[in-house]
Amino acid sequence: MTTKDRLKSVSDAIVNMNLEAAQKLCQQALAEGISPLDIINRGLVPGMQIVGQKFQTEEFFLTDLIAAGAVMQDAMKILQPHIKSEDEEMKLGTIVLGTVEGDLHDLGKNIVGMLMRISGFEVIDLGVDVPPSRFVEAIRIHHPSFLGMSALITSTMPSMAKVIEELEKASLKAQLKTIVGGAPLSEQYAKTIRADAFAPDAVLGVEVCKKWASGVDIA
Ligand code: B1M
Repeated sequence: MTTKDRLKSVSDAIVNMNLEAAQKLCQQALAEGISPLDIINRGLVPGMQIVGQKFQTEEFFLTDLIAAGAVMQDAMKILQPHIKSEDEEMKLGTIVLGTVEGDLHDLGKNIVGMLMRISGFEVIDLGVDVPPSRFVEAIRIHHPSFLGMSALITSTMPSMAKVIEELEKASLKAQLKTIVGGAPLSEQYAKTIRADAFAPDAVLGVEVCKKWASGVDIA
């Protein structure tokens, strides 16, 4: 089987909400030498995008979104131990991370957190549905170098802007770099709300923070 076909079968297992197949196919893909990050980016995530499209066209219901999300989460458990950890002694700084107020989607945010951790960042994960005041409070307490926010629903995106406004009001914005991500976001939106960066996927998000940690200003 080609890599493309194997990754398509992983994506199909997500769309079919078949946990047994998803886990088995992830194991097979790993055994065939496909990297865990490729399996995520080119297998699991495209599968979830198809699930989203089917929900939009009313072929799938909310229960299907929940089931597919659970399958993805459990498939990740097969991949996680195979993602190479950087030197544990390396400390690249602290990132406060969360999904913004009103938004319960956390699969993408959790991938970002996992990759940040294994790359040498300390991650303070505030979870989902995080109001601006809690982001600000966490920044006052932990003094992170980075703030990461995730949003998956268009109506929750303005909450990111609110967090940044609150940080500016409290004179905390200049002390850290802000990065935003999530399917409906864009580089343009990040600029509009004065976030320092947008990342279309978790791997690129980690790369941006690594550059910042090494003193490179990518803005
Ligand atoms: Co919902 N949902 N959902 N959902 N859901 C979407 C987002 C939607 C696009 C589906 C659709 O209609 N096509 C739609 C939003 C439409 C819109 O805003 N215009 C939608 C809706 C409408 C809803 C509800 C309102 C449905 C309802 O109740 N009627 C409801 C809202 C609940 C709420 O949040 N208040 C809802 C609920 C749910 C579930 C709870 C059932 C479930 C989430 C389970 C969970 O997260 N634990 C769910 C799911 C699974 C989806 C879809 C199908 C998949 C999302 C996902 O996990 N993708 C989604 C469709 C879609 O996205 N196309 C959809 C996989 C994940 C790995 O990708 O999160 O994009 P993603 O993360 C990527 C990148 O974006 C990036 O890295 C990740 C990996 O590389 N990234 C970052 C993300 N955050 C980052 C942060 C960074 C950097 C990169 O730096 C900090």
